[in-house]
Amino acid sequence: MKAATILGAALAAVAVNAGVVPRDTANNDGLTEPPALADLLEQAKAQVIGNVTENEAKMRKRGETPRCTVRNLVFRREYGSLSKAERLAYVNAVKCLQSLPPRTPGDAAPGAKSRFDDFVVTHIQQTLDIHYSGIFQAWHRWFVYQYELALRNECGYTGYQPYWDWPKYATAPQDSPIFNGDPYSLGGNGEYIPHEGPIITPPPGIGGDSIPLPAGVGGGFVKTGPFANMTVNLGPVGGLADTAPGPLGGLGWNPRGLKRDLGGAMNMRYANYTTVLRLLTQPNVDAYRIVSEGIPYTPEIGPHGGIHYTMGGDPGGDLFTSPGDPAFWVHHGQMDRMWATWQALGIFSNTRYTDLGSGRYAHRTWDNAPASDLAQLTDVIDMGYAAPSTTIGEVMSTTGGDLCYFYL
Ligand SMILES: *[C@@H]1O[C@H](CO)[C@@H](O)[C@H](O)[C@H]1NC(C)=O
Ligand SMILES: *[C@@H]1O[C@H](CO)[C@@H](O)[C@H](O)[C@H]1NC(C)=O
Ligand SMILES: *[C@@H]1O[C@H](CO)[C@@H](O)[C@H](O)[C@H]1NC(C)=O
Ligand SMILES: [Cu+2]
Repeated sequence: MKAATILGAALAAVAVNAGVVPRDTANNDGLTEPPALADLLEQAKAQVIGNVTENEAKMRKRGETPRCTVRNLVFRREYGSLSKAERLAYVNAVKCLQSLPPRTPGDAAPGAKSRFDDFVVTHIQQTLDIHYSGIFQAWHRWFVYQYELALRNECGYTGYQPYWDWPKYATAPQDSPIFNGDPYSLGGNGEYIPHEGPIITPPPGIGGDSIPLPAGVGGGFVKTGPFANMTVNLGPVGGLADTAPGPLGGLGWNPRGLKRDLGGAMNMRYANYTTVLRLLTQPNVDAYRIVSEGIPYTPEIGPHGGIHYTMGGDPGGDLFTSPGDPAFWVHHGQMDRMWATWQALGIFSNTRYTDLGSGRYAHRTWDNAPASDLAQLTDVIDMGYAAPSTTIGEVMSTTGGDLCYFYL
């Protein structure tokens, strides 16, 4: 009960009502870390460790052996907080994955040239089922976990998946340890090419005005850092202003250079500290997902879309092929960190590990169009040729089933 009381105080301090800007950020621009956020993150971690400890004690009393204990619980960390040696180990493991042969058969996706590409194929094939639908969060949790496992088991990486703490570098993500182009980064920004920002064009059935988004300060090929001149094999499927769609619906071979369009305008607008506090204080999963993912074909694209567009470029700016930019994985590391933290803060109603919601994104189809049933915990998360499949229910907790991790 002690932890609950402390958490209660922290939640009260940031005004838990949906849509209310937390008090201590109401008067700033969301670019300075608010103390209330640090409190929430600490409370979430304490909750998770407390649950694991309690669960272990209960199981031992029953003569059972718990899978996840405080001794094997691991912590994923912020990219910039890793030592240079740790960042380099991560980078080298990703390059290793890009050098291993694919498991995807050539006739399924001739563009898949590496183990790294296996993951891109799986995402391309399922894009229209796994976004704005009830499986989104769980699917991407398992996707990132399997990528982390491949780095560890197939490429000798001994660390864990790092994450991109969106607001931390919001004014200039291109200068962050993730993208500054030094040997420990995930490569630099694209070369600067004067250009307009991306434009969201509602499809004919939906209609509405086109929505211009802010441009980054890159736009061209990545020429610095470990992924300079990296070859992208798959995609794009669509939606890129200056790159035509690749063959076979994006599954054919379409070798080209990695492009990025990082910049602060998009990052500050869509993923600042105010955004993160607002996200973590949403009362239920339906509300959480609206804040996190925004609403398709409106200017409110949420931090999920906002950070995808902050990366921009090719394949980063193509929803389907985006896992083909190594930075996808630190973005979705943070997506998972946010969800796991929000789940752990739900102790007043312990349904956040079982409730998939009933709102517009809770169904089996993209934004419930065409209308479909609500997703269920027994629904299968299919990893295609990339990795083993599981079910939504198996991954609702990061300390249940096969999983045993949380975030520092
Ligand atoms: C990238 O390719 C260009 C030629 O296209 C070459 O001049 C440059 O040295 C390469 N950079 C790296 C870091 O490999
Ligand atoms: C911070 O993000 C929110 C959306 O989450 C946005 O409404 C606000 O304008 C952003 N602040 C800045 C300075 O862009
Ligand atoms: C607590 O841990 C158990 C098993 O490790 C897990 O199944 C459950 O979902 C966890 N609950 C919370 C609230 O973290
Ligand atoms: Cu995705």
